[in-house]
Amino acid sequence: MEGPLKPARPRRIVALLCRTSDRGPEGARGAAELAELLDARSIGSLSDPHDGAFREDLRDSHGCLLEAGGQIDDALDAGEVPVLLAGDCSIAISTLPVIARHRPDAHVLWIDAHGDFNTPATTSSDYLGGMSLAGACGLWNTGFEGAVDPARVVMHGVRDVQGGERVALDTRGVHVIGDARPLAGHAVFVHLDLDVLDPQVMPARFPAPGGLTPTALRRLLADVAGTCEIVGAEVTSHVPGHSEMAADVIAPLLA
Ligand SMILES: [Mn+2]
Repeated sequence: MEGPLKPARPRRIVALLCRTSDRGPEGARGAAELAELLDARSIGSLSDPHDGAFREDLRDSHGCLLEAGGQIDDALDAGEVPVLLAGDCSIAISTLPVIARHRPDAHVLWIDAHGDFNTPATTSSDYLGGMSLAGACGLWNTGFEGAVDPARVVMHGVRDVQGGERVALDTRGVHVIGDARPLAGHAVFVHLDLDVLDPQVMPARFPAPGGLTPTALRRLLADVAGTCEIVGAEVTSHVPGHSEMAADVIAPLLA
């Protein structure tokens, strides 16, 4: 395995500001703010958030989703480790299939309050972001090529899951981990929705009480970074005004 003894590959941190299925302005603004603190580039432009139906958002954000996957693709081609900051989890629709193509050996560590494992058949909110992981795993047709094997997905911190979503997670073999040990020695792509933190420390558009503390999340990421090969990461739902804390939490991914 590639391990911590090898020199770290350079990180390519990019904030993507365009809208996918953002229902509020805070996510994209939060990505821009975090990028500024990290001295990283922002690309794309802010647009008005709104409550879109998933089919409309999927159609209207096609260019933004292409850009998200393209950023991952370019960084991997250049031998760098992509770290994509974005407002909304819908980017996973295009980013995870790119990871699966470049690194079929990689596991996806899904750190999020939500499973995002709904399909058009099970969604009650018609929210694209809540269907993003299921789409990336090929459970429904997003129009993007390729898919992640759900059995290579491991979840941490997920605590808000609907009935039909729960059934799909169980039958498709998605694993849940309490700490980093099961991933040791593996290649890992990290999806981090900061709403995994408790809403008292990181406000959330879809708050789920009982979340992680920043200390616990940072420890998990440090354990993953210390025992796994990080092939890339995406960080969503950073709310403006919490950059110092967020940057400290994700520091292990950037080292
Ligand atoms: Mn979430």
